[in-house]
Amino acid sequence: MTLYMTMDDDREGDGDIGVKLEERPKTKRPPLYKVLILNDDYTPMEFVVHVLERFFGMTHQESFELMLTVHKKGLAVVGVYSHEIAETKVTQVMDLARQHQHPLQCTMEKE
Ligand code: TYC
Repeated sequence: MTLYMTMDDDREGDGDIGVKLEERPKTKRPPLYKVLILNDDYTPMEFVVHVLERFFGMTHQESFELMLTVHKKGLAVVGVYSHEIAETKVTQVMDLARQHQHPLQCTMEKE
């Protein structure tokens, strides 16, 4: 395709047609995902505490408190991450739970 310069593009007549810069450059942030842990009747409390310490960087006390929140309320958000990191966390939790034959469920959802 050939583009032609018109007189209007070069009002100063100096050959400089300039290019308007984007006023609000479009830098969309990537979406974030909540990782949730669900309560069940069989997974031992200590196992959930261990999972939260190991994969979510929580102290023992933070892990214990969040485990109790899940136990009482049914579920809780344990972290917010990019899609790839959230997927990795879910896989790590589900794999370890499966290895120990616990029914613990971990899922992710878009924020
Ligand atoms: N409800 C479980 C029990 O009484 C403990 C538990 C807490 C299980 C949190 C899962 O995500 C969970 N042993």
